[in-house]
Amino acid sequence: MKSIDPETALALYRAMLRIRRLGERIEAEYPEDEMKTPVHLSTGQEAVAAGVCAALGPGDLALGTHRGHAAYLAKGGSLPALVAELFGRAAGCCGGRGGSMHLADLAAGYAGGSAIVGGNIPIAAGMALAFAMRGEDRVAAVFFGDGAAEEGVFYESVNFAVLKRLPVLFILENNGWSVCSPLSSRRAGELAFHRGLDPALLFSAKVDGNDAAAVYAKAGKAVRRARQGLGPSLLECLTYRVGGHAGPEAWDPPGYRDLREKARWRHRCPVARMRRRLLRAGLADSEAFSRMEEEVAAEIEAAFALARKSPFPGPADIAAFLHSEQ
Ligand SMILES: Cc1ncc(C[n+]2csc(CCOP(=O)(O)OP(=O)(O)O)c2C)c(N)n1
Repeated sequence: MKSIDPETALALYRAMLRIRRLGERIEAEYPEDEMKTPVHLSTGQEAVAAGVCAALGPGDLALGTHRGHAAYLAKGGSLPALVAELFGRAAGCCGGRGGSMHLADLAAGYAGGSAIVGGNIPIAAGMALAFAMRGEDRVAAVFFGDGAAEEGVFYESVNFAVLKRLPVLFILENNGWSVCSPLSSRRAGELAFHRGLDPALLFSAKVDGNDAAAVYAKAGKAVRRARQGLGPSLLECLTYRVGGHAGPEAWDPPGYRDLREKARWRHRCPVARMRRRLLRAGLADSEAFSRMEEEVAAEIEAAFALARKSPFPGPADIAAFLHSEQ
């Protein structure tokens, strides 16, 4: 493990493990129908959120998507508050009013997810504009899928960010699918931005999105550029959604993708890959991995118990957070 310090490597592994194990628990419990929210899990894609968020500082802001548990957790969002949010409880990170697609934890620098595909891309550019105008040393990072990259707002936002040299990271989480449509049926070749602009204006790169260390390295370069006033970056992280589009994997409609494709990507599991690297580098042994598993399991168990005990939001504050002209 040459390119990355041991502490960061272990932190990346732990971040991915928490995302993976929480996703598995949600999948197992979801059919009980106590979580009254759609859920979009990130099984197989954990390295993207873990690698990018490890490169961000506490004052930086991240914005996620409908598939946002991973980015929320990796940026430091509270795990118990996430679980309570799925259960619609007052202890949820948005008071039980947002659900899985609208997680937010401003104290941790996670500015929110969005159910509108592509919706957070221009908002991140706007946040970066605010940072620049106020002279703040802060960076905005926005995650979005390959489907979102087909929205016109993506091109407008990158263009604007380049023009104004904004401190923003565009993180394209290319998992190959938009619901049941493969990328090959939607995109005409390479992303134009990879070749169309002077590299001094836009740092644009493709990265193995199943390699947390590689994502971390590229995101680190992008963050450094942004802090130096050199403007935005676009990282296309090549990964794969191993699970279903929404809900438990077993609920995914059969037949829209080749099971061999799925099996190939399962072999490239980012969590197992990092585990092998840590073992090879002598940075952790099976005892250390077992301890980590136990800690993560205990954290998740406690979060589910707490969520179930927490009250639902009451009628007294039903009108809170509503905009009114009166
Ligand atoms: C503006 C908009 N169009 C369509 C949808 C319906 N929709 C929800 S998720 C999704 C797929 C998005 O694919 P992608 O951006 O690649 O993200 P992924 O689900 O693969 O993570 C679509 C089309 C939506 N929520 N918002």
